[in-house]
Amino acid sequence: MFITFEGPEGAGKTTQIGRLGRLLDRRGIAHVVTREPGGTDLADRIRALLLDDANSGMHTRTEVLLMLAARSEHVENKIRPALVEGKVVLCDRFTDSTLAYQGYGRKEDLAVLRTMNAYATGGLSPDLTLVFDLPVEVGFARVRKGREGLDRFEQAGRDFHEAVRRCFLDLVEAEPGRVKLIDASAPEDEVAAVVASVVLPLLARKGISLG
Ligand code: Z5A
Repeated sequence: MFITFEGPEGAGKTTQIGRLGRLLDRRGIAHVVTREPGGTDLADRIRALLLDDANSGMHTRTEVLLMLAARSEHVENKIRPALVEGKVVLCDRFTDSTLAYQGYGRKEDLAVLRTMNAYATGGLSPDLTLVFDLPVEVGFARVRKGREGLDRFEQAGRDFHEAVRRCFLDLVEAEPGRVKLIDASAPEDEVAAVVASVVLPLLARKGISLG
């Protein structure tokens, strides 16, 4: 089972992936928690290049190629081996973020990005994607609270982040079987309960014992 967590900035993906990971631990379900860009030593080094605000002049095609280079590394050296071992893989962002940020946000061609995603992943796609949705300004406020400095993506303007959110909502509509909408503006415990109510029955249907 390969489950991805997606959504705009500050939606609580990292918080919820941690909570689901701990729930799977308590139930004795073998799993790996990982994230993009990153997830391996090499992919983490590419991540540092991508987020560094010193690279503000990076061309969008360079950004796409780096993102996808990190992804192919991550898929082949971490995600696929874990899936082969029968582990559940929980991944914070994946291919849909490329459509949202580089496609809807940076206006790169969506068909090209889909082809490149397929190339970078060797055709691997998630069994389930949870889209954590909330108004852009609420996400901004959460992320900026008690923090100084913004990374390259956080510095993009309001219109960019509205377009990113729109992409995720369009994906929920276009692929209802794979992509499920979660109201991320609810309190953390409520969101965690919804996540568990979506994920656990699916694991059971796939024959994974829930302990
Ligand atoms: N990117 C891309 O452009 N193309 C791609 O293909 C991929 C990625 C894969 C990675 O940044 C950037 O890469 C990302 C897209 C781009 N850029 N942006 N923007 P990252 O990994 O550093 O950041 P992120 O993935 O965007 O995560 P985030 O925005 O920092 O936040 P989050 O993981 O969704 O939320 P969180 O860290 O769990 O929570 C944020 C705060 O809210 C924190 O203080 C929590 O305690 C609080 N929180 C969480 N849940 C709640 C609830 N329910 N209520 C109130 N407060 C809450």
